[in-house]
Amino acid sequence: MPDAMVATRASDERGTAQQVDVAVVGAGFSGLYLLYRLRKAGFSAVALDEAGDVGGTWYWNRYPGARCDIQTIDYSYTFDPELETAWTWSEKYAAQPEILRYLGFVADRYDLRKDIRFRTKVTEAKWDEKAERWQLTTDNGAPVSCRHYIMATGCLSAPKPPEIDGVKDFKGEVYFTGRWPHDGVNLAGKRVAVIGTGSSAIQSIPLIAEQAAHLTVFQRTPNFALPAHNGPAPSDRMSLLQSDRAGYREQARQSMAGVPYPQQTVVSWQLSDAERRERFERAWAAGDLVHILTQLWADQAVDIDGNKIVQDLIREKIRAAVRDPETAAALMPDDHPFGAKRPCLDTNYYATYNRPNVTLVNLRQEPIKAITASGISTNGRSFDVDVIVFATGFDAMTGAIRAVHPITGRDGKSLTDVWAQGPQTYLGLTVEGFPNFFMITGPGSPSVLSNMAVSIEQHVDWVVDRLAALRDAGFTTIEPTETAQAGWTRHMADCSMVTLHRLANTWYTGANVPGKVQGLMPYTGGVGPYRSICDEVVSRGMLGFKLTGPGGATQCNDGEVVRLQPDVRLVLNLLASLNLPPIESMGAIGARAFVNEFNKGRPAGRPIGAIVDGTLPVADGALPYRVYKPATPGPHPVVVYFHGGGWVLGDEQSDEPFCRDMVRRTGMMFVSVDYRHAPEHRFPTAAEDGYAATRWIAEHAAELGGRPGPVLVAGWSAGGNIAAVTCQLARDRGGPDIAGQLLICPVTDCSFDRPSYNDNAAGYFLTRGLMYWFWDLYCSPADRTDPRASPLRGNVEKLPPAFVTTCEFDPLRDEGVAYAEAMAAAGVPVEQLKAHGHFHSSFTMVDVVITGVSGRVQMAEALRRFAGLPEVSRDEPSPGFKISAAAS
Ligand code: N01
Repeated sequence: MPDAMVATRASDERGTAQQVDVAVVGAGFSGLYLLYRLRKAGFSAVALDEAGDVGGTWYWNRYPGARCDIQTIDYSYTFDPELETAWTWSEKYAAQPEILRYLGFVADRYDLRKDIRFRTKVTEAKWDEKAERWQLTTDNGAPVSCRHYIMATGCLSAPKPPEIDGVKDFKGEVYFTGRWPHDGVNLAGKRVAVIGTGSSAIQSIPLIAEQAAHLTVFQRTPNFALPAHNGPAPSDRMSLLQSDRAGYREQARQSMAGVPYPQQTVVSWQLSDAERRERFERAWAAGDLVHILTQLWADQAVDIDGNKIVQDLIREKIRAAVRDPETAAALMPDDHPFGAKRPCLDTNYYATYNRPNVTLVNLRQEPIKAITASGISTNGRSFDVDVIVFATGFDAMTGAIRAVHPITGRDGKSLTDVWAQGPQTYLGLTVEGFPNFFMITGPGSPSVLSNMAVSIEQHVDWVVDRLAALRDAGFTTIEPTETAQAGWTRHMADCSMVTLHRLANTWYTGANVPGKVQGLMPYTGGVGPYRSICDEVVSRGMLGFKLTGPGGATQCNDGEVVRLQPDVRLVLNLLASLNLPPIESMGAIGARAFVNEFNKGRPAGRPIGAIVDGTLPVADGALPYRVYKPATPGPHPVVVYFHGGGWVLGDEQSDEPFCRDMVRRTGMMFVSVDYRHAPEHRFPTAAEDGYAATRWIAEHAAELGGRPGPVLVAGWSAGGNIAAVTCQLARDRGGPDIAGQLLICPVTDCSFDRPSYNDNAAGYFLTRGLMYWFWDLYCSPADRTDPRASPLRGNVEKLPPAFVTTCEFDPLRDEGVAYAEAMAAAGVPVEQLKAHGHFHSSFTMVDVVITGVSGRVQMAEALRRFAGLPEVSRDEPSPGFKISAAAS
């Protein structure tokens, strides 16, 4: 019998299980939409919820001032256009009672309550291998037997215990913001303590202060808050929505945070102080978290310097709002980047500290010792109070899934054990070893870093569509593979290097719960990219899932859905969407014009000390060069740099963002040389120019402002080839002295038969076809084995120490590795960076491929070592250059 035909009614008797296709835990935003979609797809379903009614987080969080912090027009269901017009929000940020009414309205409109068992907690869930069903026990009424089990439990549902000694001794009233009494609390005339200064506290403190005789706030970590400016929905956002509702919603689905705002491209250092302030004041006045988190400048969320500018501007606002300087100083966050910890939206929060009945206790100076019968004592003082409000947060993301009830999957494995070292998931939706088990907004999905309404709809649609497809194909189980899950874990780690979230101790990382394993739990790659990955899993035949059915039917298309670095994936998708003709079809002149045009659109690179142009003589001509100098006083060691472009394209300026970046990181002077190009000047011109230029620059280092003595050489791609060849020629022709070589994705050999040429033949910008074309223009087949064209074929002994970078998705990968290995085997000190998930251009796309930063940090460190300069502490950037642990 098809599952959909199994009776859905709950049995009256405790012993007889209620049989359904799908059981859902939770009747909040996710659970309600799941019931709606499951029913439409022909599945029988039941939702179980401990609460007495629908609402989820909005059922429990009834503390004074509770309201959403995403504008309500965005924090709504969008699946039914008629629902959208049937409900009108009264405010820009609706308060908890209104949101709860909305969810009740939705439940009534689609008659969802009939499939919800309220005041019912699942006490245990076990996978029954034989029946291929989940068997659930509950604390109220019949057990449940279901084919699929879906956690719609929310991310912030399990309040965190207070972790402070003596709570039980307190004789007064105790409340938790996350479990606020439904009939309210009368605080009038009482002495109230609030512990915590997260979003819940920051929303409730101003209202509690208005009622209480005295309010004492116990703050451990100050948080960034900005004024909500609540009121009617802003007319600009409303008119955007009303003029094209479908377009507005679609833009939200494709955006990074689930709210339709454009992607910022201007970086902070391209703006003047006045322009930055103007943007900031506009964001402050907008009273919108997503606006201030995404619309100031492109580097604010990914770069510690770009972020610090925002932090300083907000601290200025706090200073201006709070009269007592000591209180103002205590309220200023200084231990985390803005946005790395969830910032708050407030109404009168900072001004509340100007009231005579409000005291701030800075727990960083006087930690809480204990809670006593009469109040709270710190290291220095005792505070007698009548009421303690714990606004101390949640065991987030995993708490409601892991801690609430035992979940036992295949072979008796418990989810608690499987996640002992942190949550492991595939797409944040499924877990290996737990067939037919799904999570809505689980760890590993964008969830709390997005507009939850948008993420919930995407998850529910994806899950229900998959269940329907599974049923239609005659399969009964679905489970992710180990490979897919491990790949997702790695992709999560790659994504976490892009943003600054990893630099703060927060509930995003589990740091707020003592003993919890720490790691960034939400997916930081963005809502739109995440959606496209989920869709890709489907279009690639349920990649990474094993499906089984009756009679041993099995389908398993194993693999990892994302192997590229997240930003590399975005860049390559963007390039693919441009449908560019192959570069080799443009001819050399056309290709040069194309590259020049292309380069105009990229971030130009950050300010450095000075840029000086010149020309240097070679035997039969002169070569332009450009000197990039650090801001620090010289003389600096000199790096002779050769740009990429297949010996055909580029000039002394074409890798400018890279040169500027490396000058800042190394504190060294880069001289970029415009060697002559093919086809006008074929082999060996470029190689000989490289050598001659190095010799001249070494001889004229002092005149150029550099440090006399050995130089270093560096180059990318064909420039890496020239740098490698230069080292061999310098050794064989009596100088100049070269202290080290940095080869980034170098061409080292004319052979095209290494695996990387085939694995990465197309799709990663530098194609096999393009490399053939470069070689043909540069060098006749007869000359290609000359070591000045293929340095791998030359003598690699007694070369300067080398740092060789290769990228996983690059046709040149294996010849770069082969060159590094050959030098190492010949006794040359060699360090290698094999950059996983990167492509040929990753490291030169400065401020575009953010995940290239850590590689450039390593390259800079190597150059400094080669030059005999002292190591730079990654935590304490020295003047003139920065090697920051963050994405600076
Ligand atoms: O919890 P929190 P929350 N002793 O974890 C402090 C969402 N939300 O309920 O930072 C002393 O943010 C703790 O200090 P520290 C929103 O996503 C949304 O406020 O760990 N202090 C912190 O100050 C939000 O981020 C809205 O040093 C202790 C506070 O308690 C998330 O829910 C409204 C302590 C906890 O802050 C959680 O917010 C409300 C101890 N033992 C919430 N333990 C909207 O606007 C903890 N603290 C939609």
